[in-house]
Amino acid sequence: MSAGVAELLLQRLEREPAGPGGGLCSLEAAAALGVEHQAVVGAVKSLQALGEVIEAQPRSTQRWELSPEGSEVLRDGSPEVRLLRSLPPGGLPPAEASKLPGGSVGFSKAMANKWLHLDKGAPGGPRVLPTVSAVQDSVQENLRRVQRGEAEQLPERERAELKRRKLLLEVTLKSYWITKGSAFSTAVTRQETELTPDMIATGSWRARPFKPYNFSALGLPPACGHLHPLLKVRSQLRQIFLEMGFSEMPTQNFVESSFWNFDALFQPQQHPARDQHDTFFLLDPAEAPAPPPAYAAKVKKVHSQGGYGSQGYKSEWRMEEARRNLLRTHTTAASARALYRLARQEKFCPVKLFSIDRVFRNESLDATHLAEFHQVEGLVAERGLGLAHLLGLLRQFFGKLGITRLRFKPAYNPYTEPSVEIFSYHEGLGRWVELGNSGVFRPELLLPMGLPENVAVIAWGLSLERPTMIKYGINNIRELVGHRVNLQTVYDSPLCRMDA
Ligand code: FB9
Repeated sequence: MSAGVAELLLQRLEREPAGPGGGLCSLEAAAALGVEHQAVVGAVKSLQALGEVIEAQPRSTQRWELSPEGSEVLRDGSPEVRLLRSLPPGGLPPAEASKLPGGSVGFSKAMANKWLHLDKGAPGGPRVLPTVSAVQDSVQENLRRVQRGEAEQLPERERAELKRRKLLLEVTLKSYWITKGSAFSTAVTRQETELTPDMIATGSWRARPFKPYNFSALGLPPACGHLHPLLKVRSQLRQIFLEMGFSEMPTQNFVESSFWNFDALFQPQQHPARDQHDTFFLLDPAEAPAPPPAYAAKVKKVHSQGGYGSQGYKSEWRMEEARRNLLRTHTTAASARALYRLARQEKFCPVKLFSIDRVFRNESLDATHLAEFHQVEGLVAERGLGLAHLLGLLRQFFGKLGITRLRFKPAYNPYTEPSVEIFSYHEGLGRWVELGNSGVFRPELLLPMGLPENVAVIAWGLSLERPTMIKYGINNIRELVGHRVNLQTVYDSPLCRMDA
């Protein structure tokens, strides 16, 4: 316990009349005792632990303080006065005048105060000349009064002007109003907080009062790492996929070939999404290794001539275009690679796969979109699957996110047919929210890989950022990712409960 301060506090309190009127403000007591306010707060906490020795009511005290800029003006004078006093009687060209002590702020204020005027017809060009010879530095004088504790006596208009110029700060101080308790006494015995070997050896502990254990005291927060909210949500979604029997696909290549990102997914080489304004193409290395030749030949054929019951796009298909390196625009590229590996197996075996990783799109940025995001994707490959299985799977997946009120809307994707957009009514936001997209992969995608004809693949995708922003109440994605993120917000972010 800050024993000295506690005893001094009790002695000052003893001189105060009993009852609510008689008491001490902890801020004034700290000033009177010549100690830091925190020392008085520590003594208050120690005395409160002894029982009803004192009463301490928390309260807020507003106080005016000079800002660092205000202290500078108090020391050196206001910028406008410093500039006027530095301006030679013959004046200066405007560009030079605004570089005098006091700078552009001083120049603007001095002009506004009509302490200067601009002589546009001066020989040799416009010159700034003093209009007055001497002025009172009222700003500096007002700051002197604040320093003397007379802020409240300043006219409101003067105080507002100092605040507007960020020379004066209104500070809220937490303090205590301290009064005598029902068991008030100045003879307070210091309580021991540690049982030492010497006390035990000599038996002196028997005569000493000990501070009771405070079992409700919070332990010190351990210095540890912190998971970013995105990674908290990723962990929750990964858990949901795993408990649904899904296995995670490898997705560690951000750089992908156009072949796997577009052609293998039956996305035509003339599709606008393959344009520079949507996709980040690499300059070096610009070209990816050649895809498996036999498979590439089938892809080329199904694009240019059709096949498997499809008429194809009847457009030219060039390997050069397919071998352009890019930053993958979706993790469906990883799904294509996984399905190709599945098709290469001796015997078809049904699978449930998922991925959660970064994708890149050359899109216009706004409060909710950056040029990259994390895509979440799931797929099931099994004989005889169809739209009904997909819708049931979506209900199960989003149900585990606590989302039960779903609506499905027909949509279009080059690689799925049918395709379905997923919506949910969000009670908190009071509106329908788009949850993602889904569909049944087309035969033009599956059959060139060599998958058996009756094998179907249903798949769906969403982002990681959108649910995270909604869950954590973040409106601007730059508060979630990027150089402007407040790390304290990350440290303080609560555990993620997707179904809560
Ligand atoms: O995540 C999205 N919305 C969402 C998801 C969950 C959620 O949970 C809240 C806690 C309650 C809330 C919202 N969206 C998908 C929808 C929109 O945000 C959309 O504006 C942005 N979309 C991204 C792509 O935008 C260019 C989100 C991203 C997205 C969209 C589609 C897919 C993947 C990501 C897909 C797919 C797909 C389709 C068929 C087969 C395989 C994959």
